[in-house]
Amino acid sequence: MLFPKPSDGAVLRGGAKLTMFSERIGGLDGHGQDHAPLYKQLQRALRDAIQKKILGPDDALPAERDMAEEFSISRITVRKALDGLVSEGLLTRRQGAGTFVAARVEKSFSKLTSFTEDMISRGRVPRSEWISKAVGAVTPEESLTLGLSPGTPVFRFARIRYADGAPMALEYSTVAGFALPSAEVVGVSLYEALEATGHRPGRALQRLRAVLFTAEQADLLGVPVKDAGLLIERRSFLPDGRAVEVTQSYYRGDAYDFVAELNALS
Ligand code: 16G
Repeated sequence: MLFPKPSDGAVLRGGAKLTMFSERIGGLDGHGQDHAPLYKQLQRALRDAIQKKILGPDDALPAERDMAEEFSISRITVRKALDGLVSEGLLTRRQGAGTFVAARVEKSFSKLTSFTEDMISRGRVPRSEWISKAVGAVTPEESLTLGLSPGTPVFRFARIRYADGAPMALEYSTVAGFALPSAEVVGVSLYEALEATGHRPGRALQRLRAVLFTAEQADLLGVPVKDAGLLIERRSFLPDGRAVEVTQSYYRGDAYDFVAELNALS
């Protein structure tokens, strides 16, 4: 027989396979957010499942219509939930194959998140190895980028960033002196330290370009010399407009995809 009987398919789709997915990720209630819109409840359930590694890289999600049926919500709601997680980089769509948990780190270009948050939301454990942590006076170039007067103190941080023990990126940050009491307050997360002093950035400008890793960078990241990488420079600002951070992040080209959602001019 070329095609299975429709009833067989229905039993399989509506029965064992679907019950398993909702059992794996849990229902929409029970997440303590009963008043949140349904698409947000579904997003939260999926996010939690990814964070807790219940869903792993490359795991396929059921078809949208099956999820709608299983969670008793409309297909439009499912689509809206998945669209949001695709643009955040947690899920990825493959033409004709469906929606999957992203395997490479898909990083959203439109969210001002930290490395630590990016990794935790993907169920990875972030860690940093310090190359250096220092206080100094702003250089002429930094004074232009950060809008600080010559001689103003700044903090400089150089780190290798790891996820689950694998090196992912090299980061060189310069932070305006007013934003932190000392260099020592920065532990795993710079943004956590900035948040604690009320100086977490609220807006940022970024630019990205392709690079080939130098021998030193390749050594620190454990990749071959001249391997391809992405350099992203982020300049971030406080809600009052003051620049607080400029960071050069050298990401491993084989570990990251950058995603951005674009809307047509209307
Ligand atoms: C990200 C930022 C970087 C920021 C860091 C803070 C990009 C391209 N760069 O890596 O500018 O300094 O996060 O992370 O996203 P942390 O709070 O974990 O130290």
